[in-house]
Amino acid sequence: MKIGITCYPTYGGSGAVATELGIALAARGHHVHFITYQQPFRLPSFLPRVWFHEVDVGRYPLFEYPPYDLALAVRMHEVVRDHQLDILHCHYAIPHATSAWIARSMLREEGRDVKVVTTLHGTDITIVGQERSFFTITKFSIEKSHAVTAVSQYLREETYRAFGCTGCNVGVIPNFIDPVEFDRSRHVFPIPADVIAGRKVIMHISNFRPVKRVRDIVRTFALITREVPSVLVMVGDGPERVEAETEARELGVADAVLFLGKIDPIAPLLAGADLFLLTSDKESFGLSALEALASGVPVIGAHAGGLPEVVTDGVTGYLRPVGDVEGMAAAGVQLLSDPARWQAMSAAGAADARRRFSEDAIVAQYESLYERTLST
Ligand code: GMT
Repeated sequence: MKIGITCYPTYGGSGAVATELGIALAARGHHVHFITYQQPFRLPSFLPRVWFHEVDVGRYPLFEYPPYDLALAVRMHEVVRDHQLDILHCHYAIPHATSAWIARSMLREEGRDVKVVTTLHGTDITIVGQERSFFTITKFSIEKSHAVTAVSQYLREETYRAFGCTGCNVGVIPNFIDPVEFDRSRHVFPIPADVIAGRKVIMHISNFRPVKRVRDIVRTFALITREVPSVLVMVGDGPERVEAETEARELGVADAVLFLGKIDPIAPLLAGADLFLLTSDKESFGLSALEALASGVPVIGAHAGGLPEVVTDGVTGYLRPVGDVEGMAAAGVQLLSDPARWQAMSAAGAADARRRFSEDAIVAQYESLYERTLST
């Protein structure tokens, strides 16, 4: 098949999933065309059967807000036409599914057809899509897609609840990991031993948006390190980074917190972690938590959204109510103080991630969805 993929190319879960999916599809012989405004962060410079088409947003002094969605629609139209694409797969509804609908309408005027598949990732439904300015166009774009998937059961139910969708048929295809890439034994932890100085390594990876509650990460860490000396490794960057730095200073733990910025690949980092924290108040899935589990890192997090579909409380990690930093810290101290228990949980996480979320099985679900969509 010839598949166009549009995603946000920046550091974040939806872009990571979209890119890994495209790479896996190309490895299976499909032609994959990424259409977005910059090379996706997980896409290496060259891969067979993979193309990248940059969307150029024309700037003009009249435009206070350059119309990216229109420029994207034009590029989608061109790429479908010039490369005879069968499918446009949009990751994150806004504005991608809307641009795809415009491109498809233009193509139909020319007697061509392309099928639109939209994958909902999280805040496109739970936050952004709920805003008054975006609500109706989000609902419309979902309903006009030929097929719609959500990355968790939670997100599927949220989509029906929030949009009262009668015209949409949302299936669930969860996120996935490459079991080889996230094999802990394959990597060398890049942080020097003298920096860690025999302490436990606690890690968080995200785009530091408010929804991640990164101050809770620092607070939880500050309580854990009192009992079990630890280092907090913060990977990623975003609007709440300064808040997290300030919190670390105020709690007197700044010297033990490393902010590494937007590092990728993350598998070598996860290979040296003892605990992964994810304290978000909304999380449709929690891809970074899955990547941690696959690397044998137990996850402690908030019982929010779709995270319980990824982390099995008491088996592969511990989930506590949103904001319960004391509860999360207590679980962390208990786990880090009990090597046998840590070992069992680490092994259970690595096995469960491979059993339920292995790349081959999940990519096959997307392939069969494309085939079904093309046959309608
Ligand atoms: O950061 C992104 O790329 C998108 C982001 C979001 O805010 O929607 O992440 C979502 O998509 C990921 C991949 O499917 C999920 O693992 C995250 O749980 C989800 N984030 C939220 O729901 C907050």
